[in-house]
Amino acid sequence: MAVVFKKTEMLTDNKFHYCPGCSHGIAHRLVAEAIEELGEMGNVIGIAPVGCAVFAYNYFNCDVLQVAHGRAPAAATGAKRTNPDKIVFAYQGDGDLASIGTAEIIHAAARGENITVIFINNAIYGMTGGQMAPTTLLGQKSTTSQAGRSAILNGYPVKMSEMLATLDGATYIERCALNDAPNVLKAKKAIKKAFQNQKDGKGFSMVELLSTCPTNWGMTPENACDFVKNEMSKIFPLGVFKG
Ligand SMILES: Cc1ncc(C[n+]2csc(CCOP(=O)(O)OP(=O)(O)O)c2C)c(N)n1
Ligand code: SF4
Repeated sequence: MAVVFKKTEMLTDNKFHYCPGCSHGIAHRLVAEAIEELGEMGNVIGIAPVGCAVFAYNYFNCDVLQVAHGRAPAAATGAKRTNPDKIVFAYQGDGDLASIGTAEIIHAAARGENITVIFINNAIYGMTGGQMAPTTLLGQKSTTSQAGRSAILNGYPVKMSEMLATLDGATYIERCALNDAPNVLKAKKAIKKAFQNQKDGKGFSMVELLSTCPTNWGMTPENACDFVKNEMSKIFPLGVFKG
């Protein structure tokens, strides 16, 4: 029988530990497919975050550094500068990138490091049980904002793509969403471009992916996809912010 589709060999055969309806699995597949399609298998170093994707090293079929929470852009900087011929990517959640690692991501972008960053924005701290993240929406309930996030008490959601796009060192910043098939296809294109930029030596690229966390949002996977479309993408509009 003719094979019409097969899993990319950039992913191992390990089963994802992610919850049903979680976007991390889709994001992993897109990153892996992009690397394979660009002919870079065997030439990649990944940086795994702290958060639900902490076991990314079990899934990507390449060398993966597991680094402290928030430090992925700093580790990616070191990996790329010492291995300029390798393709280096950092994979980070919003707690990781927009909270504890705010300084690292800003300065890596400002320096124009020739790396690719995949930013999973699921508006919550997933792994640790659903605490408020910098990206939690106003009114959104979390274990640390049980009446809903309040601007007065908790401040406003942080828009990392918009912020990083103001930096001269950033080459390409795009926000996509993983809530439906057309958006997944657009995300794949963006991820591929972010890796191609690195191959071409163009500097810092980041793709933000609006993602689901049905478990901590207390939603079905279907409702979580609707939440991305109807609520998250109003506050975090999709599009290219730079490049
Ligand atoms: C220095 C440090 N502070 C806090 C933690 C606890 N911690 C582990 S994962 C996490 C949040 C992860 O959220 P996010 O980065 O959004 O990823 P997600 O799990 O949602 O994919 C926190 C606070 C830690 N591991 N290290
Ligand atoms: S807790 Fe949320 S982010 Fe973590 S695996 Fe489950 S759905 Fe995904």
